[in-house]
Amino acid sequence: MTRERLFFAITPETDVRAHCFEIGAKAAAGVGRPVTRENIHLTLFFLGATSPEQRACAEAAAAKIHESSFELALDTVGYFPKPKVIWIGATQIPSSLTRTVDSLSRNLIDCGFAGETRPFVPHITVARNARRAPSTESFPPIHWQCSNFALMRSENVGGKTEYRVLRTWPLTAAVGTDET
Ligand code: 2AM
Repeated sequence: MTRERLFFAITPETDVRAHCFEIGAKAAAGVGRPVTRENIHLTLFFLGATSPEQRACAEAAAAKIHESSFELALDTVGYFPKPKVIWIGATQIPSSLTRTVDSLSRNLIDCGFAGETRPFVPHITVARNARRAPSTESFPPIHWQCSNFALMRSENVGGKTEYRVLRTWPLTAAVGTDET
């Protein structure tokens, strides 16, 4: 059976993408391999190898998300020593982002996907194969308005990993929901 390597993510628009790349390239200088501009994204949930039936369930799970859009202020650089990645993230996590990931995870677990056991640390990987943590730790915030999320596919193109957006859903609170 054909399986696709899928994940849900938020992808930034061009200027945020360029800014993340610039910070990543600086942080990775002499330490690791920067992620290309095109591949910059924030993963919400990693599905892994997915059958067509599982993909249909994942898409239905995504359609049930009714959370508001939010602004993420990217302002910090981090390092995961095990996968050897340098990432940028936010010191303040908007509650709408946490709720989006929680709801999406619940719905996807109902589809049979394995949930993440580690606490969710929102991050944008900006460099891989990093031998050590970068020296930069903080920078003036990059303001990123997140108003939709996407189902993405990881593809191997000529030996290189590329990510393709398959479908997007808006981050909009449900019509008629009384939030008071
Ligand atoms: P990373 O950026 O921290 O490496 C596509 O591969 C996306 O899915 C990447 O953002 C990657 O996270 C994430 N990813 C890959 N394998 C994963 C796994 N086994 N568990 C959780 N996330 C994973």
